[in-house]
Amino acid sequence: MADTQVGIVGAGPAGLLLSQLLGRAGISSVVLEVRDRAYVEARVRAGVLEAGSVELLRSCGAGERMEREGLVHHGVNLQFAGERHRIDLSGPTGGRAVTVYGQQEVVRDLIAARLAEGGDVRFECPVVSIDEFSGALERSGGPGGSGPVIRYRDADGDAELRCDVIAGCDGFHGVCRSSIPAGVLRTYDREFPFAWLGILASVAPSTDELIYAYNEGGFALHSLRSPDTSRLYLQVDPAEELASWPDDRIWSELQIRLGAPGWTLHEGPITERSITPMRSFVASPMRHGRLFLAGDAAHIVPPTGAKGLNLAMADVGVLAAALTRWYRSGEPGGLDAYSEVCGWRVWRVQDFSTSMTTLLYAVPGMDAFDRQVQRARQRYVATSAAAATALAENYVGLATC
Ligand code: FAS
Ligand code: PHB
Repeated sequence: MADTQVGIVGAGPAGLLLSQLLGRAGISSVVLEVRDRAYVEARVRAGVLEAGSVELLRSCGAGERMEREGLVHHGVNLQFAGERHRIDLSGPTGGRAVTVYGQQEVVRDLIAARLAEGGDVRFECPVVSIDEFSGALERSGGPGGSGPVIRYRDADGDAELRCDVIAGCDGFHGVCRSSIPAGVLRTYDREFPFAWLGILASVAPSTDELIYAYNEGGFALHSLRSPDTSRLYLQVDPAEELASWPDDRIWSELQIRLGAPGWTLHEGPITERSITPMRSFVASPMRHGRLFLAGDAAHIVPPTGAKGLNLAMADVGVLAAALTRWYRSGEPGGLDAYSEVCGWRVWRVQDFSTSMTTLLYAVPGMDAFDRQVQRARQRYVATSAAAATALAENYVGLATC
């Protein structure tokens, strides 16, 4: 007999949301997470939720604090040569908007919801291997517990969890994707010649809406987290170390790149900082037998389009619905179509994220022709309603792809 119906590796947003959606559908799961709870809840990453992600959190009872504290935004600003252009997100998209709410808050809310509803989330339980997942779908009670097995370590030593299916929600560096036999996956990988230096600062945001700024010296983004916390990013060389970026250098560079006539960037104490390399990655298919990959375990996008977290949540929405259909009716069609259904959104988001990145970054070594093309694209998106509409509908998230 299986120990649980769905074994979930990773308590990031993907794994936790999947467990919560399944729990609400009466499907049992166990989440195994290598880190402790405090670490997972403190990990600062993304900050913009698409309309679809907001709906998913609401639908599974984990959206109450987000509704109270999240900041709903109906526009974003693009800035070229010190000129700011507001892109209306809601007008062209039938009123859809984005909500600014930190990923660590989403994780905190999902953990609280899981534990309040009797969910089984096991921290400090590193998964060391997964096995017997290549077979055909079979529900609990398979002969002699023939289902997949997750081998992990807990406080008492080696342990294992038998389940019907495994959800690999263990991020880019997890064990699930790498456990798929050689030759099965097709991978697509692109490393960009720059990275993101991100900071949290205890200072009121100097803008009500995000500012994405192109500057010859490099890209900068002014985002926010709350009325007294700003989130800002700088394009840096991938080889850069945080030690070379003291507070005054960070602020001085942000002042240059975000500067605009009549506008002041307010500075304050930097409370968190990190450098993230920038890459695009896709592994396909996102399913192998009874293993389903979701989120960063299957794909990575450059964060310029604010999509990584939202794409992970979109995968999980599809997977949770497909598993629910299978458990309730025995009908595996949703699971069989999982990889293809998610794949369309993955590549749409790769296109949008790459497009935003090539629009806004001072790409090292860009030749004069490409720079002129980039300037023409910047002018087009700043002056064409059609171009702004296309950006808006991608930014708030496409309902279907
Ligand atoms: P996650 O990586 O969040 O979660 C995977 C979980 O699995 C982790 O908790 C990990 O500890 C656990 N795990 C891994 N191996 C395990 C094992 N063997 N056993 C048990 N547990 C294991 N996206 C944006 O949209 N905007 C941003 O600004 C942005 N900034 C980012 C900054 C950084 C430094 C990083 C790494 C990513 C950033 N992203 C951003 C993308 C990010 O938000 C991801 O898209 C999002 O975390 C994806 O969620 P998950 O798929 O759940 O993966
Ligand atoms: C953030 O607030 O962390 C953020 C906002 C927009 C992005 C990426 C990150 O494109």
